[in-house]
Amino acid sequence: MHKGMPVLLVLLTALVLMLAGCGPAATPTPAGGPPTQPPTPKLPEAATVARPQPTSELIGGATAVLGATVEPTPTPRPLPTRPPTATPIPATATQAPAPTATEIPPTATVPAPTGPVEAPMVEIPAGEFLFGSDEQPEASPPQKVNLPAFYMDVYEVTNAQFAAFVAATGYKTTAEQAGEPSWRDYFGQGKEDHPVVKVSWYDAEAYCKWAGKRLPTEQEWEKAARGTDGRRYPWGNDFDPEKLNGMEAGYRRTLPVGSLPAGASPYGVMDMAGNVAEWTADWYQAYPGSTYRDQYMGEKFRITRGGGWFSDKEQVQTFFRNSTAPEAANDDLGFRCAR
Ligand SMILES: [Ca+2]
Repeated sequence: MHKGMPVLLVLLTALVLMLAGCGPAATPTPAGGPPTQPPTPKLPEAATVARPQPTSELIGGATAVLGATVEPTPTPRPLPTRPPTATPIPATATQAPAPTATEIPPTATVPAPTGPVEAPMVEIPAGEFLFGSDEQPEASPPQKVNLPAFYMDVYEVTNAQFAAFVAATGYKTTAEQAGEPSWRDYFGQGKEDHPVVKVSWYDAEAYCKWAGKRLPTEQEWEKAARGTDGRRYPWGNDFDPEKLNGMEAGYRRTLPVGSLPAGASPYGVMDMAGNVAEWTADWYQAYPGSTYRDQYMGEKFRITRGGGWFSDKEQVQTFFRNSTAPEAANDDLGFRCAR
């Protein structure tokens, strides 16, 4: 063997080894598996469109009725801008006292009277009107009655007004004296501008006297509600559950006085149908010329008029007579005063 062979072998071996070490290296797999796609930009969340919330019990009721015609299901994103369905009513809107029915926008609010001196009255002019109806035996026969001019409270007496009377006089109502639920239970619910309830005829008379007024007679009450054209409801002859707080409207509670101005009488007197029935000065007795009699007639029961939130469309008619024991105190019975 050539003496240089070992060196050559060593070199060859080294070459082979070197070639083996420099073979194609495996391509490293990127960590984390297949490459990630660029992130898809997230769509911005659609803005929530807040609907105007009712600001009072009245508005709430009215909105609920209106809301029934609005599609309540969620709208696919993005939400379209849609105009409000109800005209926002400023909380501080004011209204001139005793406007006529046709001048009152249907959504107007009426400020709550805060005291007797602030209770607006309207003059009911002297003259004839149609009193009574042959549709109710107790209210027959219908007849023309001529009354001198008088003034009528535009609104039912409120809790706030009655509270002012009690604060000034220390008066205790018939119900309070008997230890029964009283007007205070309702006043304590934030219902300052609701009609006072749980007041007896004696309580009503005492309030009106303190305020320099008196309870209206039955004839005065009917004229203020009915006007001179013999209408069936304060607003006209056709029943409309949206113009009063009666059974058909479904509120099942009192509303702030003057909440439904579309139901005003021809003289602008509010809530002469519904909300609360109202004490009058008169006993339940037969009308002149009437042959109708029943056992409750006489000086036993006082006439109430107009029906309340629990009364149906028959009982809220302008001529409809109801009567109650003078010491009774109900949660749908209040009053207003005349002068
Ligand atoms: Ca009423």
